[in-house]
Amino acid sequence: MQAHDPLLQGLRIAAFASVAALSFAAFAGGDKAKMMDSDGDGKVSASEHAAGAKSMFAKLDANADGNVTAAEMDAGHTGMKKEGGMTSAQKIAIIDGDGDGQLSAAEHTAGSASKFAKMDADGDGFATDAEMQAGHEEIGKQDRMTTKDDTSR
Ligand SMILES: [Ca+2]
Ligand SMILES: [Ca+2]
Ligand SMILES: [Ca+2]
Repeated sequence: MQAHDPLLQGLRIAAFASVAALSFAAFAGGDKAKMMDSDGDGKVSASEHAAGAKSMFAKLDANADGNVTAAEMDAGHTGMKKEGGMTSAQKIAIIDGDGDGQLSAAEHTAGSASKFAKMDADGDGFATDAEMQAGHEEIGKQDRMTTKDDTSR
């Protein structure tokens, strides 16, 4: 009899929807790792990560002038704007070595390499799905702290 209670059914559907949303988020994280894992061994090597970063940079640099601006990053990252809860300008500021508000390919490469080193928790030169997800969460936290320090200047 309870199974036909419309309220209960509504609750069940809501519970199912939130579980589905959670597993979708986890899937999206794993998907990113899979995208970079070009030899398909289930983990991302430093060079696979660098190659992924390079193609990401090329994709973001819409006018192909060798620099990625905040506006270009906004346009290219629409699907993952919420990553780390930061704006594109804030993300750029973290790895913008010369502080011109744009990312050169070299700045992006250096930033990605240090991101990879942070993600590779056990230091074996490979980032697993789990390390990448944990790393992105951790980096998001650190970035927020860095950003906070920056704005107080
Ligand atoms: Ca691999
Ligand atoms: Ca550009
Ligand atoms: Ca720069």
